Amino acid sequence: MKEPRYLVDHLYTADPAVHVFNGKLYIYPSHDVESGIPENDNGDHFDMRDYHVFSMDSIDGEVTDHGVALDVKDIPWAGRQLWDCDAAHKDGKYYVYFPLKDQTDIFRIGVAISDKPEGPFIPLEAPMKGSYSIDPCVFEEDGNYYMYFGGLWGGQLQRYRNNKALEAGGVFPADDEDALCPKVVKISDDMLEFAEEPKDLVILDEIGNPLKSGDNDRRFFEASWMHKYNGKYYFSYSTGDTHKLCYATGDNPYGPFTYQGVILTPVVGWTTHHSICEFKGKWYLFHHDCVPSKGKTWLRSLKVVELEYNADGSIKTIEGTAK
Ligand code: FUB
Repeated sequence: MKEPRYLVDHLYTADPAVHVFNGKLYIYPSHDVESGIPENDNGDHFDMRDYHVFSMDSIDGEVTDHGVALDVKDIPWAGRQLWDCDAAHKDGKYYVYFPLKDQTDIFRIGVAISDKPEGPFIPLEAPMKGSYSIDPCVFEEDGNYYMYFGGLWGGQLQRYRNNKALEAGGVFPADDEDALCPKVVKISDDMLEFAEEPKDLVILDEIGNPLKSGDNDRRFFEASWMHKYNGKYYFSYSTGDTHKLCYATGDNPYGPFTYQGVILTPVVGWTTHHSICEFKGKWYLFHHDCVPSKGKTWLRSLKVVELEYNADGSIKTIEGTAK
């Protein structure tokens, strides 16, 4: 499979988190809707209200939509906006981690549980204690589960320092100061809370200095993903306002990570988001663009394309649709 493939056309879906459970691919996307809310830098136009889970037996085969897996109306602490989620499996239970604004319009990360990968998922009464911002991604290794999260602008990461809300609200570092970092935190054994204080995941440049806030072409914006290839940890992310998917590599789940390059050049649409997954011996980049909606940035469509590595472990850059 060399050519990118759109996965479904009956729903607009985005932000795919993909895992292999029981030999099948399971996709946990955002479900985009036409909300009528005008587009703004806060992302109010991304007013999503539920999740559907998709599964596939083969990369070229049929995509099964398992229906609504979690609905905002069933989440006791819900305000608005179900953004990019992820899923994990432990001891026969499946967990979906999702960002959602609470009733004071602050993003928190919630957990919902099911006996099946496709759900339905039952949400807990309250968000994870100490959680904030958006785009949780869960990476498992040797029975330890790590969550990566954070997003700028509408994702509210700029409102926090050292895991505490700033009184002044959102503050960005100056262009020549260190960039705001994505966060990494170990999840508790019961999978329901943070097991420690979230830490900064630092991304270094080629001479070992943290990327600067004004380095918009390379600094982290949102859409964390972690995978491991040939013993190395690959942290990948979106640069937001420069619309690239980039990656950095490291020697352990906490980093530091060193910037390596671009995975996907810009696509049609403002956001770019992805996951990287190995299935039946090949690697794939799941992502989205807005070609089918003719550029409506809040109505996105899932795609998959094969991802290839060079012999030195670097990732071959894939051309996005915004040429
Ligand atoms: O889908 C809403 C937001 O757009 C996600 O949380 C971000 O990563 C961006 O894709």
